Amino acid sequence: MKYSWQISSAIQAGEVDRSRELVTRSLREGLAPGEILDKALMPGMEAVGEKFGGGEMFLPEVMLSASAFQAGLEALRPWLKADDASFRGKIVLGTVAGDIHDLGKNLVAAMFTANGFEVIDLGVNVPAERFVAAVEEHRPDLLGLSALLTTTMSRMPEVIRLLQKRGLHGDPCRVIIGGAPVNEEFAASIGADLYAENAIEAVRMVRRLLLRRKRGEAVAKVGAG
Ligand code: B12
Repeated sequence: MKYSWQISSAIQAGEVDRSRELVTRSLREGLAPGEILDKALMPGMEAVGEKFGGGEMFLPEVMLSASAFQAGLEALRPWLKADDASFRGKIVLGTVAGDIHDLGKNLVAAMFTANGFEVIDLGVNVPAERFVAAVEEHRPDLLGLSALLTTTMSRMPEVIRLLQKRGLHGDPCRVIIGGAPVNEEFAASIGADLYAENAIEAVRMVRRLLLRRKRGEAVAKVGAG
């Protein structure tokens, strides 16, 4: 893809303006937003992850790269179009306590917004109590939890337990989790309803769940009549 290498290297070099400009230019030239995300922004951040893991990059540089990724994502955001804008749902989303990674969560938020969902983003380092208070206040269809550290993934069951204690887990509020250290098995073990590997998969799974729920309600009504 044209510009993929340039965008990816702008991210790795932490060049915020360049990342934004290149994404904007790619869009103007007609490149598909999904392709820019998959072939330029994500590989850029993956390379940063590898360099960070291998000791070739350090925290301050990774922070700049994160800003460059976020700038590219912001440029992309208005172009992420809904497949079916008539579809509605509400999701409360946040990164768990002790964790300040938010690029993945922001991407998930952008994808849900683009697909007609109302997104209430609680930000990062969110304590269990705040997640539950937000569910109480907003009554969403979904609660989304993100964790990027093996040390913070254990905060997820804490949120689910508190949700259950308050009688808020189950229909309508289901829990979806994501983030590099978690997987389907972990999700099942803590009583989460869904696990998605990435933002696109998350939207797909949630839409499927809500459609099933909608159909179930319709069937129940027909049966009752
Ligand atoms: C960027 C980054 C940072 C940035 C974060 C900036 C920001 N604004 O987010 C900064 C520099 C601040 C940072 C700090 C730290 N980091 Co860091 N960081 C990363 C890095 C390089 C990239 C993560 C990222 O943003 N990826 C891009 C996004 C788009 O992908 P993603 O987050 O995986 O999200 C996707 C999916 O996971 C999923 N998803 C994510 N959330 C959700 C939520 C839901 C509901 C769903 C459905 C899906 C979903 O969808 C997303 C997109 O499709 C990773 C390396 C890596 N390979 O992951 C390390 C990494 C996560 N960090 C690590 C560490 C150790 C730290 C620090 C502890 C370092 C330190 N010594 O201080 C601190 C912790 C700070 C804290 N308390 O949180 C380790 C974690 C090791 C572990 N297993 O626990 C990693 C793996 C690096 C490494 N190899 O050692 N980090």
